[in-house]
Amino acid sequence: MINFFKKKKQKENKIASRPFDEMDEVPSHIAIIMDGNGRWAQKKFLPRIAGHKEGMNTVKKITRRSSQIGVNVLTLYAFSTENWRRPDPEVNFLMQLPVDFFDTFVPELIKENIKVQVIGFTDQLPLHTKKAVTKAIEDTKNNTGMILNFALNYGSRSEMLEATKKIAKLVKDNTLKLEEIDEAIFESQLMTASLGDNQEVDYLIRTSGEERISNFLLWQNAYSEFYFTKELWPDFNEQSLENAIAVYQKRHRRFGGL
Ligand code: V07
Repeated sequence: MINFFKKKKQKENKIASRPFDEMDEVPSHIAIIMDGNGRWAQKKFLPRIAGHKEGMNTVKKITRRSSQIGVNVLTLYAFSTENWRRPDPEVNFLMQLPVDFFDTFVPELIKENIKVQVIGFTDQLPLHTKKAVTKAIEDTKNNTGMILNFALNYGSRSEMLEATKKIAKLVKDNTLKLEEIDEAIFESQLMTASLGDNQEVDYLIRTSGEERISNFLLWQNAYSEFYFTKELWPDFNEQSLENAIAVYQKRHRRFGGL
């Protein structure tokens, strides 16, 4: 059974009425590697893209549930910088998904007070994709509840190299002293800087049985808990999420408040 208590400050979203135990905390920032869409489709003798399509329905379910539970940030790895190597028709289909997502889900996000953000090298996306992403961000920018953060054309090593270059430039221009570089300065130059207090990941979930982090939020996952499940992403559902959070709470349970 999952407890809906938040240690960090609670956003305005309603929390489902559940037994309240102040010893249990909901992870503030959950990050998910949504793996197994292609395999799900192949198992059903469907084209891989059918798996991605079903995967988007899972995104909707898990977004709703996370927001109800009181998660502050949900980061979803939608497309990595390595995914361009896939066959063209598959890449083209994936690049259409933010458009479909916008058309079918953004009205609900507005109603639920959920704010869309994106991390990644979005300049390199096709124009129609970029437009859909920009519009999703724009249309939800005043929302104050959960942040739904998509990693789109994201890679963590590149993110850190870019941050390093920006800091080097600040030093070169005499805006920053070498001795002043610390973790906070470095974090301020990462793509996740806009997540503020919730920049660090508390809980990393990966579906489909692979037990790797695959260049995803390497700095931000320094102290996170990991959860790996064999379930394929299209099969992952609200109950799967609650089970995962219950495992987190068990690991974090503090006896006697110590
Ligand atoms: C994608 C669906 C989920 C399973 C994993 C890969 C396929 C949602 C988005 C999205 C991204 C940005 C945005 C709005 C929606 C998305 C891609 C793939 C490339 F602003 N799902 N999803 N983008 N999949």
